[in-house]
Amino acid sequence: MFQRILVANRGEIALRILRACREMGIETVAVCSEADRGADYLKLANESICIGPAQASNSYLLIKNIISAAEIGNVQAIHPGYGFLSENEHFAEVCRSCKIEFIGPSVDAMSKLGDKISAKEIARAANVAGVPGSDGLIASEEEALAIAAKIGYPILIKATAGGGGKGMRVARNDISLKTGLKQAAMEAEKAFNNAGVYLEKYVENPRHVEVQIIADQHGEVVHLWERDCSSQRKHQKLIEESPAPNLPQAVREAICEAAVRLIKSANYTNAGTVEFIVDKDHNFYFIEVNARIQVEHPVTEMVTGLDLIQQQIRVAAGEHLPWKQSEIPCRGCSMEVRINAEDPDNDFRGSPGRITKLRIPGGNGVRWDSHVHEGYVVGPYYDSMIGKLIVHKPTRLEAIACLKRCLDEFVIEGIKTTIPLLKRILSEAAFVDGGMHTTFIEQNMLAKK
Ligand code: MV4
Repeated sequence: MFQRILVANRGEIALRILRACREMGIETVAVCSEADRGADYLKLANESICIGPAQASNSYLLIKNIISAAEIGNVQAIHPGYGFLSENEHFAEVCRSCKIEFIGPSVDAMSKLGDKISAKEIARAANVAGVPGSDGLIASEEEALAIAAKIGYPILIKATAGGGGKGMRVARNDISLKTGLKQAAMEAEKAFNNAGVYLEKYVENPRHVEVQIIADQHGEVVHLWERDCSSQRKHQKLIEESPAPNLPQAVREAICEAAVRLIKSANYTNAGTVEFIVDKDHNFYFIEVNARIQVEHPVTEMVTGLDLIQQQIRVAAGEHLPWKQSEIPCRGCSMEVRINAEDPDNDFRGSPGRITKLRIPGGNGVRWDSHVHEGYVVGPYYDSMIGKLIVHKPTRLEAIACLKRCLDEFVIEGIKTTIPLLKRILSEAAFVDGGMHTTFIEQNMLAKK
């Protein structure tokens, strides 16, 4: 097992990893930018090293500074968390070449699954259905028009190097397909330095269901059931839950088994999430693999009773998975809301500032994953999420009631937050009935721009 791990991240996920290491008796080195210097959560690390200015490109994204900190800190492994360099193949490669274990998938698996086209090819070979569309990248307008004629509109144009909805466009006829292709390619070139685009039949108003996977270095793979993340706004998840509501058990098992087949065929190791969209008839389609731990991992931890971060560290150190699939339960219902420092009355733009008062709810089945505290200054430099409130109850209705009670109890002053919107969603019939789909909130709950 590793003696020392560097946590190459910040905020709540850095705290989550520091806590997991502490419980395992593993020493930790934290990194921080000048903006995060002196943050409370850094006190849980054995050592913290400032790696640069607030701007992420010169600190949390600067590979050479993180590797220098790893050398100075004399660590055997690096946990990247999520975001930042967590899915950066070059970073994983540099770690390996410096004989530092990257706590995540192999470079090969990351590159095979990180490219959406190759991921779809791997899925197809593993008998995991994707959405009908182009086999590979679109080489010409004529090819795109021919595919559209075959599969019919609406069509989604996607960037192969994209993810999280970036660079996606819906085309509903030949004209919008032609313009959409050009725009999507330009946007992809600019955002990902890769203009490659592909087409898929657009599944209207789908649900977003993802399967948590963990694989060891000895070929063993298990799923830790699914999460429903359909409550989103502009591809930002607001509420996540497990199990997915109103999904027949047979569909749940089929989607989880498909995810295991895909991950096994890619020789993937460590934690990952296989993302699907599900239509109103419960047909599910593979979309992409997220080759990292995700923000919403706590809901899975609550229903399975497992510590995903500790398990990531164990499999990275070469340990065998300690459970067989049949030993992994999905008990009760867990729901997570993301509390963002955003102003709902100003199109959810960031609302940085000092938290002048903070009263966190608690009680039976309540978990708060956050690095903030009363007096903490929420800066403008990083994403706006300040914490995750997670509840775990025997039934979904009890989980909703508990979340509503917690949000009523929550006191946070000095910044604006998404709490008012979260309260509205929890009382929305479509949500309570388990009928939320990915564009419901934007279509029905937010003022049209
Ligand atoms: C789709 C889709 C419908 N049809 N693909 C969004 C980003 C990435 N996670 C995959 N995504 C989707 N892919 C096809 N063929 C719907 C989504 C989707 C979505 C689309 C528009 C607005 C919000 C969305 C939220 C989740 C998923």
